Amino acid sequence: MTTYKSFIAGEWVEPSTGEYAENRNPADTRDLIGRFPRGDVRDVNRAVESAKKGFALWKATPAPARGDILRRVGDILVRRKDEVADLMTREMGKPIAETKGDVQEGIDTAYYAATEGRRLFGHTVPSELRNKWAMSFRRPIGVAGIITPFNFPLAIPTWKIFPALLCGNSVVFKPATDVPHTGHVLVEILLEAGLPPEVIQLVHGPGRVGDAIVNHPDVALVSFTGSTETGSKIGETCGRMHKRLSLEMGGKNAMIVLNDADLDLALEGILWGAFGTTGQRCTATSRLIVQDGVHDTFVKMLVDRAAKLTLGDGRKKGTDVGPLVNEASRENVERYVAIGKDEGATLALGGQRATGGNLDNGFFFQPTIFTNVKAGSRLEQEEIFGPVLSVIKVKDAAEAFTVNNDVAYGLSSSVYTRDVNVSFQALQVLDNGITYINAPTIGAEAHLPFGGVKATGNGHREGGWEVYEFFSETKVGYVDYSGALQRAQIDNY
Ligand code: UN1
Repeated sequence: MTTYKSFIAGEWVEPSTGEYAENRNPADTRDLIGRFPRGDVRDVNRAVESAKKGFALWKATPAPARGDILRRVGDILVRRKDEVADLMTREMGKPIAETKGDVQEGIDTAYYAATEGRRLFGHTVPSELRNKWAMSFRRPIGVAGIITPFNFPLAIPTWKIFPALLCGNSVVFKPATDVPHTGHVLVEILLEAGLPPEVIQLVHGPGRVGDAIVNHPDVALVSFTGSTETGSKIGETCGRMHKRLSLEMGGKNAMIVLNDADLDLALEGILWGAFGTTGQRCTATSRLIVQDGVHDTFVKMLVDRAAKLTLGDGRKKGTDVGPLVNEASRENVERYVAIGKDEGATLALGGQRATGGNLDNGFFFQPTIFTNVKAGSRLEQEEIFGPVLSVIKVKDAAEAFTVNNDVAYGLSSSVYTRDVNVSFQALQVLDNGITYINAPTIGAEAHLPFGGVKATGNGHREGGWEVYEFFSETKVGYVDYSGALQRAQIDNY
């Protein structure tokens, strides 16, 4: 069995605690992947000290040269795509097609970052005074703390780390405890591509490691994806310490199917949106809002097809749905099934642990559908992060939009309709960071801004061009070559 290390101050090192945690395959817990460090504040302190040195070096490296390294990272990921996807499925369970997509998202993010090194645009604007230039440009900020979840073990770290690096920051990275192997491989790849060692630090460990990163006075900015509860605590600390913070948190995303929808298309969409990644995406479709004219027909189509989904090891051909990531997650799903029943919703499919044969050794749960779910009930309002879909019946598009908006979260939404007017109304009125027309609530592309409104985020976006704003600071330069004192706002007016 392999014992892995953290990467601190340019070396692979054992944790200060001497403690390790086992990493097991959630589809078959007899399969032990390795032992990973359970670090603590001492490891973080050493990592930040080193990252400060890394920052001094890296911020002086021209942005196009920083981009060249990220291009090589993309090239290595292309070459190792199948192997990395396989090890990701082994440690977090989603089917290989999905982990390949996850790696591809990392590749897209690397190549986007590489080219951004030759942009990082500022503005040059006319000064109100003669013989004077006025311009803005972007500067790196410092040591970036990056704390990431298990569900996209590669893509989400790359969304944060690559732009952070491209902008000239150094990074202290803490991957989720369920996916340390992917984190390890990502850091190996960054080093292989030529990133100077002190620019990246990898500290494995439980929540206390994240805590230490967030609380460290020399960590200037933090980017976190995870639960709204943890995000709120991080927000309090960062607010008090005047740190820049980007949060991506919960979702309760809805697909709306209207009477004029192409039901076959919507069916493919809901199966993918609700049960892809076993419902463990921030963007997962956890509510299905259906107009009364097609409600009964569509629910029947859905239940028939969802009942035929094949559960199993994501590394086996033919598997549609993998396990949940761990036992705590499965217990949480069970808790919500009980809540749904108590609230009087109708259990139309699933609702139980999936067992029998090979499933007995993993954290499997049946794809679950509740109908007659009341808007406002807990089942309809709270994020579950599992394969549980709540169906709500509505009378028209206006009611569907109201139900969509009437939750605390606002990540993604989706509308199936053939009516162009309704489509554009939806884009305008749905309170989400992303709305899909005739596509499910998942499937964001790496070159567009990603994020949500309300309790999902704190106003920042990942992906695309906007994330580069987060990881850099605007500076303005005025150059007066007139040889005289020119007083802005006074001499010309
Ligand atoms: C997440 O849901 O945690 O849009 C990230 C998607 C993926 C990223 C999801 N590209 O579903």
